[in-house]
Amino acid sequence: MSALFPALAAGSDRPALRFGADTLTYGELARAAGALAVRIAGAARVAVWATPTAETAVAVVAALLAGVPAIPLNPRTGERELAHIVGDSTPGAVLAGAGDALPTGLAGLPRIDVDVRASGPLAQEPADPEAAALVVYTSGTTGPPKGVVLSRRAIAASLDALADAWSWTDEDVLVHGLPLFHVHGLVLGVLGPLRRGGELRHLGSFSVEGVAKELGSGEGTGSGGGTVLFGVPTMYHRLAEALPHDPALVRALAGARLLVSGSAALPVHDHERITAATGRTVIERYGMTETLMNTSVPGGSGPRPGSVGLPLRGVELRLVEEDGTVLGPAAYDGETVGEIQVKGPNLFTAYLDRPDATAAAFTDDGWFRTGDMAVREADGYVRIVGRKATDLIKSGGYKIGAGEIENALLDHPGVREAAVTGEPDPDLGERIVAWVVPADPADPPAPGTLADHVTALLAPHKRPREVRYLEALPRNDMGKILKKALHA
Ligand code: MCA
Ligand code: AMP
Repeated sequence: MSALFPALAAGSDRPALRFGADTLTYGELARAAGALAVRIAGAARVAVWATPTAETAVAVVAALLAGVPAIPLNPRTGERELAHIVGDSTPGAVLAGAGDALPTGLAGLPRIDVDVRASGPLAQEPADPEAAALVVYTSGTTGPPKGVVLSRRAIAASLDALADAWSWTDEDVLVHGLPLFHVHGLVLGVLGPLRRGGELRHLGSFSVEGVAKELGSGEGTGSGGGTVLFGVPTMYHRLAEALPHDPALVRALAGARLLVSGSAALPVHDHERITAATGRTVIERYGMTETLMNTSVPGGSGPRPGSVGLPLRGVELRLVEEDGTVLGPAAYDGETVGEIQVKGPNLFTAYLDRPDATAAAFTDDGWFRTGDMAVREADGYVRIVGRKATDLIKSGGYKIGAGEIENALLDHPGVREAAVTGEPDPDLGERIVAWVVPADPADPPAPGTLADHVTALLAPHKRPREVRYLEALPRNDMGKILKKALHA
C-alpha cells in the first residue's frame, strides 16, 4: 500500500487544516507531525485527548506516521468510562494540547504536549497495511464500550471508495463541526481531506452561523468558501430550521458542491426542506465504526431521500432474513426486509482483546453482521428501515447502549430500578428516556441530578433527557423488563 498521506511528503504551502485562527499548510503539518512522531516512536499505543483542535489532527497524523495506534478520547468522558477505556487499551502516553487540563483518570499516564508549530523531518510511514492505525471505542447493547481496531488498509480503502463515489479531490474544501473522537469526524472528516490533499475547515463546534460563514461563497471570510459539508442529521435538522429566515445560509448551502449526511437517518422532511430552500440535494452515506463506510448515494445524483444508496467500490453487501435466507435481486422490491451484512477491505481488524465478541460479529462464512435492517429497491439502492437491537439508541448521531446508562443509574443511591429507552425526537433523532423506580417514593432524585450523575460517570451525550418515575417496572414471568410495555 502506498502512503496514507501522499500530500504530506510533497510538503507544499497549500492549506491543509484550519481550526479557528490556527491554520497549517501541508508543509507545516508534515513538520509538526514529523517532530511528534519521533517523540512517540516505539510506544505500543497512545491516547489522544481529542478536542476539536489542530492539536488533535497533528497528534493523530503523528501517530499514523510513527506506526503507533492512536486511541481518540472524548474530552468530556466521565470517570467510569474513561477508566474503562484506559484500562482496556493501556496507552503508553496521552497526547494533549499544552493548555488542556486532563482529568485525574489520566494522571498515571505520561503526558506529551502537542506543539503544532514544532518542526521535524517527515517520518516514514509504516509499510504494513494491516498494522493497527486507530482504536475507536463504540457502545454495544450490553457491557462497556469495545475498542474497534482499524487498520491503515481499512482507512485507505474506505476513503478512496468515497472519493470515487463523490468525485472528492484536492480541490475540495471540507467544512464541518463534528467531534474528533469518532469515525465520522476523525476518519472521514480529518483523514479524508488530508488523504486527498485538500483542505479541512473545522468549526470548533457546530453552529448554523459557522456553516453560513464557511460554506459556499465564503462570505465575510475573504477567501474561497468550502465546497463540501459533512454533518449528522441533527445538524442538518438545525440548518433546515434556520433556512427560512437566513438568506446567507441559503446562499452558503446553494453554493456548496456536496452536502453529506450520515451516522443516522436524515428524515425525509428535512431532506425536502433543504432541497426546497436551496435547490441542493443532501446525499446520505451509511457506515459503522466497525466497517467504516459501506454505501453512499453517488455525488451529483438526483434526490433520493430515505436512501443510503449503493455499495461503495470494493464493498460486498447482502440482506439476510431471520431464517438465514439471502435476499437475491428478485427480492429487491422495496419491501422485503433483511439484515445488512458486509464484506470488504473497509472492515475493522477486531475488537481489542475481545476474540469472543469479534467472532460473534461475523457469520460462519465471514460476513460482518451490522444489526441494521434494510430493504433494496429494484435498482439496488439500500433503504435502512430499523435495527435489530432495541437496546441501542442513536441520539444526535451518537450510538449509546441502554445497558450502560441503566448500570450508571442503578449506582445512584436514590434509584432502586431503572430502564432506559430511546424515543423519537425531531432534533436528536432519538432522545434518551430513563424510567426510574425511586428508592424512596416520597423523595425521588430530581431529573437534573440523575442527568449530572450519568454525565459524571459516562459522558454528557449519554445523559437522560427525560426521567419518568414508576412504582415498579413491567416485567415478564422470568423477571425480564418489558420495555415495550413502558411506552404502552
Ligand atoms: C448539557 N451539557 C452538559 C450537561 N447538559 N454538560 C455537562 N453535564 C450536563 N448535565 C452541555 C453539553 O456538553 C454541550 O456542551 C451543551 O451542554 C449542549 O449539550 P447537548 O444538548 O447534549 O448537545 P447538542 O447541542 O444537543 O449536540 C448536538 C450535536 C451533537 C452537536 C449534533 O450531538 C454532536 O456533535 N453529534 C455528533 C455525533 C457524532 O459525531 N457521531 C459519529 C458517530 P457544548 O455545547 O460546549 O458542546 S457514528 C460514526 O462515526 C459512524 C461511522 C457514521 O456512520 O458516521
Ligand atoms: P456507530 O456504531 O456509532 O459507528 O454507528 C453506526 C450506526 O449508525 C449504523 O449501524 C447505523 O445504524 C447508523 N447509521 C450510520 N449512517 C446512517 C445513515 N445514513 N442512515 C441510517 N443509519 C445510519
